[in-house]
Amino acid sequence: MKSLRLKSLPLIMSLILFACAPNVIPPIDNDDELDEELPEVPSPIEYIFTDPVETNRANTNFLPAFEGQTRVQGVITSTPYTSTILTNQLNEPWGIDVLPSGELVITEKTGQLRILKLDGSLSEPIRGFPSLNTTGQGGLLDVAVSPNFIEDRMLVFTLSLRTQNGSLSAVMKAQLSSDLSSLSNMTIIHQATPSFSSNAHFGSRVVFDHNGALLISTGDRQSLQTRGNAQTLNNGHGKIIRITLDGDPAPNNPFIDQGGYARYIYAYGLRNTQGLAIHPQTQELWGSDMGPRGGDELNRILSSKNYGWPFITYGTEYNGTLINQGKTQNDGMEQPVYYWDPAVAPSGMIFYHSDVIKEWENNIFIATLRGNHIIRLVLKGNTVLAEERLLSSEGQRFRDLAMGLQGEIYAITDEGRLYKISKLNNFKVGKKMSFQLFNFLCFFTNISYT
Ligand SMILES: [Ca+2]
Repeated sequence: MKSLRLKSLPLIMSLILFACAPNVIPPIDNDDELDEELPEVPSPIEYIFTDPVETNRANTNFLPAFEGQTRVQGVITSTPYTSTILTNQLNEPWGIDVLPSGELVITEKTGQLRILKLDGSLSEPIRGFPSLNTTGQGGLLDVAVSPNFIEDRMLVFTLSLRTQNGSLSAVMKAQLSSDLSSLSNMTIIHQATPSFSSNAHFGSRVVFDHNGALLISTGDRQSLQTRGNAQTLNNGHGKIIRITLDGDPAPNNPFIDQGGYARYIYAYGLRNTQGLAIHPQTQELWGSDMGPRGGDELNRILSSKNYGWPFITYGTEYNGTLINQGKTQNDGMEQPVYYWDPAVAPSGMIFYHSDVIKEWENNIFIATLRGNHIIRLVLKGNTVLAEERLLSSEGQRFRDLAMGLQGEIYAITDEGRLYKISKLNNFKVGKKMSFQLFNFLCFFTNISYT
């Protein structure tokens, strides 16, 4: 494993001058001569490591529970990639997924489903969602495509449902017409009770597991009245729930024998998990949980486990007050795999499950709102080896990500943009310069060729 750390100013300056010389600006060439000219793609073990990407002061002086739980070394993608804006006409997009035929389904928080068609055009809004509470963080939230979509045409949505006593996170299924223009048979299949009068912390990511069951995150509703509900099993606040497409508790749910709401619960002790993804190798669920001030977490979420909120956390209240006297560890409560302080506000996440960009294979990508970038995490087993920030020069609040069918990544932003991030195939540089060096220098000099 190679580690490259540059600390010497003269060397840096000479490298920058070399990088910026006209003969090494990457020309886009025609495809004919690519094969013999393309340098060898580095093997995944040849990472370029840097100092940690976070350089701002932490909000707290909490000590991590283990080495590598926060501020690990940085890493830079060596493979040339590009990002393009496919549209900037979305209205507060929140969730995105990909149909088996390649179209993108995108929810808009104010209550519409949009479809990006194969010709690049955006569909008319598809409406008709019931009783949405679109105030604050509420609205039409996530969408997931059924693994049997070709047969059942089913999409699953999460939404914040307006009720007599306030609102709650709900799960709905509906069938998409074959011409992709309308939804039918809209059915609410789950309500994360109780209702509460708050417009925040709805959680609301949804993914299918390898058995076809739904895993859904719910939030703590951002109130001191409801926060403690994350630690008890008789309610739907601050949980991961696992249900069938009919809304029944999934078989083998860990608390199914306890009856009541506990039957639906898969894991608990979470604050506001807005990213969920299944590890492509282990099939385990991972999630990104939005912490308070600092304390944003990456969790490996296992059946029956307690993730600690609000009993333990690496964050503080927004005014700096300690939560539970600043307790960060407790027996019987799970530690985050990784945490961020200061907050990046992690949202949607994916595992990159393609070999198109080999060094990204099985890496985690997380959209960040406050961070205004996309995080890439290289894993070593179930721990984080290195962290990278992508698209930070775009200045967007990244809300959700999806993997495309050709190894590309799609990203939506609160500002209404849809990005496509993909391998740059016809990229060449001068013979003396490697891709790794070029990427490193672009990182160092804040030049973006995307
Ligand atoms: Ca936790």
